[in-house]
Amino acid sequence: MTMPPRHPLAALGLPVGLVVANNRLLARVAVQHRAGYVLHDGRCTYKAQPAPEFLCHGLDPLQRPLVGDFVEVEAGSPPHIVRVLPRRTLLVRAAAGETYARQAMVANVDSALVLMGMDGDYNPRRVRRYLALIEGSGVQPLVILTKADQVSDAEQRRKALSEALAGEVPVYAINTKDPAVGQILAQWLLPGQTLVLVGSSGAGKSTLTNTLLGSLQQSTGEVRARDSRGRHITTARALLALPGGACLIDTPGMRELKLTGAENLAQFGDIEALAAHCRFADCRHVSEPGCAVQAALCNGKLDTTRWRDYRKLTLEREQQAAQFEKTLRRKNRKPAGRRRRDRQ
Ligand SMILES: Nc1nc2c(ncn2[C@@H]2O[C@H](COP(=O)(O)OP(=O)(O)OP(=O)(O)O)[C@@H](O)[C@H]2O)c(=O)[nH]1
Ligand SMILES: [Mg+2]
Ligand SMILES: [Zn+2]
Repeated sequence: MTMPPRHPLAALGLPVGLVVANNRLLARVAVQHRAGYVLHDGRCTYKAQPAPEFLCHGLDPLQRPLVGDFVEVEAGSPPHIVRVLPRRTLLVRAAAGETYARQAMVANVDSALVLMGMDGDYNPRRVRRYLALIEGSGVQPLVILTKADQVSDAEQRRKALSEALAGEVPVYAINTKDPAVGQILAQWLLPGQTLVLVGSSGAGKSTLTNTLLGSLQQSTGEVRARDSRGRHITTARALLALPGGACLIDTPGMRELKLTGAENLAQFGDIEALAAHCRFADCRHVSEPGCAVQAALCNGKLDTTRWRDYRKLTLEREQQAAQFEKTLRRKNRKPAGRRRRDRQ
C-alpha cells in the first residue's frame, strides 16, 4: 500500500518539540483491533501493525500502543508502529473479572467526560467511581448528565450532584442530540484538545459523538425499556477528529467498574484535609480522641453520606491494591517462559 504523505499532527493534539527519526512517520492511534491498528496522520487514516517487540509475552501491557498514543511508524506493507512517544497522560482501569490486572484505556487525553443518563440508569454513586479512576491521572474530569429532555428536574439534579462533588468537578445536564452542545461544551473542545467519553452502555456517548461531529458516524442503539440499560453497541475505542479541531474518543460502555487500587481521591480532598488534623497520624476515625473527622460529623460540617461513600471507596481501594500486589508477586515468581500472555 502507498503511505499518505507526512502531515503535521498539530491538528490532532501533537505536543510541540517532539523529535522523530527522519525516515519515520508520525501518527496517532485512532483504533486498536485484535488484528491491528488504525492510525490517523492528521489528514486521513490507514492500517498498521505493531512491531514484533510489542507482542513480546513478557512486555507490560501498558507499554503497548494504545488509542490516543502518538507513534512513530516505519513505512511498508503494512506499515509498522515502531515506537510509542512519551505519554502526557494515561487513563488506567482495572481489568474486568478476577485477573487483577491494570489495563490502559486511553493515552494523551486532556479531559474525560463521565456520561450518565438521567433515565432509569441514574446513579450518582457510580459517578464517584468513575471520578476515582480519572483523578490523579492528570486528566480533567467532567460529568455530563444526559437525557435532560426526558426529565423535568434536570437542573435540580445537576445542581445537587455539583454540590455533592463539592464544586470540584464541572457538571452539565444536556440533551446529547441538541446541536447546541458544541457551544455548551466549547471550552473543552478547543483545537488540539483531546476528550474521552466514558460511562455505562446507553448513556449517550456515541450520540454525543455524532452531534459533535455533525454526522452519524458512530452506531447508536435504543436502551432497554425496563431499566434503561444499553446494549453495548460500541465495541472498540475510536478517536475521531472533530470539525472544530479537537479530538474525541468514543468508548464502549463499561460492564464493570473496579478500582485499580492506585486512585487518588481528589473528590474527597476536604475529608483528607480534615483527617490531617486528627491527633494521631494513624487515626482510623472511629472513636479515637482528637479525631477531626468525627468532630466534623458531629457538628454537621461533614455530610454522613459523603463520609460513607469515602469509606467504601478507600476500603475497596485498599483491597484492590493488596490483590494487585499479590498477583504481581505471583507473576514475578513464574519463570518467564511459562508466563501466560497478558490479556489485552
Ligand atoms: N432523549 C434522549 N435520548 C438520548 C440522549 N442521549 C442518548 N439517547 C438515546 O439513548 C440510546 C443510547 O445511546 P448511545 O449513544 O448508543 O449510548 P452509548 O453510551 O454510546 O452506548 P454503548 O455504545 O452501548 O456504550 C439511544 O437510543 C440514544 O438515542 C439524550 O440526551 N436524550
Ligand atoms: Mg456507543
Ligand atoms: Zn480521625
